[in-house]
Amino acid sequence: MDKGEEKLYEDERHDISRLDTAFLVGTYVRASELSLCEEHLDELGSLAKTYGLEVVGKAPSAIRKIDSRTYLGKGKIEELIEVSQELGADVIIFDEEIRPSQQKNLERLFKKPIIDRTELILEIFVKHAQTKEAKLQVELARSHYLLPRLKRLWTHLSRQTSGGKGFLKGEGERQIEIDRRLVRKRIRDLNREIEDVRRHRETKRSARERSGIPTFGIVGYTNVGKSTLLNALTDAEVLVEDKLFATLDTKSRKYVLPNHQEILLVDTVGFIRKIPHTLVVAFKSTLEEVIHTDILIHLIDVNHPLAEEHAESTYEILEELGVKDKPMITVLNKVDLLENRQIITRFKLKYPRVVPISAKNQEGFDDLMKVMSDVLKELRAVVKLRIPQSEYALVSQLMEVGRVIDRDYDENDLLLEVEIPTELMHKVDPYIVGPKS
Ligand SMILES: Nc1nc2c(ncn2[C@@H]2O[C@H](COP(=O)(O)OP(=O)(O)OP(=O)(O)O)[C@@H](O)[C@H]2O)c(=O)[nH]1
Ligand SMILES: [Mg+2]
Repeated sequence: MDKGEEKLYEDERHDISRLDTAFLVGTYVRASELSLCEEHLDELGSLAKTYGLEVVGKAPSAIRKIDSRTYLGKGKIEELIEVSQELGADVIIFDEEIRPSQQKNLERLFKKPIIDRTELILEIFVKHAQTKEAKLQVELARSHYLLPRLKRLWTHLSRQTSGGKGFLKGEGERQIEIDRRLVRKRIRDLNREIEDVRRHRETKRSARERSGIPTFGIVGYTNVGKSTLLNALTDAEVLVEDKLFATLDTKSRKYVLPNHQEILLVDTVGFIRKIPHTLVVAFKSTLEEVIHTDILIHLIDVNHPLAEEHAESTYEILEELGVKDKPMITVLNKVDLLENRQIITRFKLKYPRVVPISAKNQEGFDDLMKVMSDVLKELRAVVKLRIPQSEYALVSQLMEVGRVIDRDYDENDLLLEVEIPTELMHKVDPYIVGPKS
């Protein structure tokens, strides 16, 4: 390959949006891991499709160990080069994370852009980001990803100069330094801007929390139907698509349960197995919305062959966010597609409060409402209180977070029937006159 050609593909690979066809590579060590590797390649295929690439081939590849320079061994690489060329692939996508140096070496061998799952997910996020906050978060994640890879951008420059043109070599190196500095500065600026948006979000959230309306967070793996459920229950009109990561922002809508209890439903960003760390960091403030909900609706696409693995991945992320112990309803969605209902029983054995539904056909909603009301009852309690008016701090807190059902005065005492979060029970305990209901 001459230098002109080399420069061309190195420039090209930074704009994968112009490419059409992808060849997918996954690896496994033990023969028993083959079928899982294939399923993970299917998911990678959905990600590629979401991005707009046509998948022309998938190669689950057995490896004995990872080659530190080229990830795969020489023989395997030769085989894959041939197959991918025959199939006319424009880009090779690895399911596992590959290091910048391995990526560079592989690109040299394949003479094609090589990306990994992380980069593909990042690019999808870039494409789907709609709001200012999502755009900032995506750019932050991408800048972090880019930083260790900057050198590669300029390899063609430094190689051109290795023939002794010291002047140009210096130019190339200086350019890398300038670029790194620029990216670092951009990261700092982005962090600052995100912090501003975050503060704004917090103000909005604390207003919401003060309103005392209990919040249900709809969480789950990407593409399980979270936005469909929110739309079916409210007039949210969130974009629903058979694509991964259609939603990158949280959206909340009020909803009134059949028992007239007003609640807030929050749609969230979907999770994915091995979520790229840069995205978790960048999307922290969006993901944090989940932390501030009272109850989680964990939605699962029960028809997906990896439904159970997806549920586990979601649990892991919820655990990382420190919310695994929040009250949770496990909602099995897309039952309309289910041929064998045995899986529902399996989930019921494993998780408490399991409700099968079809968000699309609005089936199972009555059961869902009932479970939601039941969980709420566990979370909030109605109490009758007699509070001396001198306790105005407590009274004002109850007014803020509780729902007053009845209020009266008797001499210097305030008689209050109020529904409050159970966590406040210990504070009102000395003033309780009537039973909890
Ligand atoms: N058959 C069937 N399809 C459904 C159901 N619920 C959602 N879908 C489809 O599943 C796909 C994903 O739905 P979304 O609501 O966008 O899923 P999401 O969880 O919000 O996805 P992300 O925002 O990408 O994480 C769409 O094609 C929906 O039409 C259901 O109950 N049955
Ligand atoms: Mg969505």
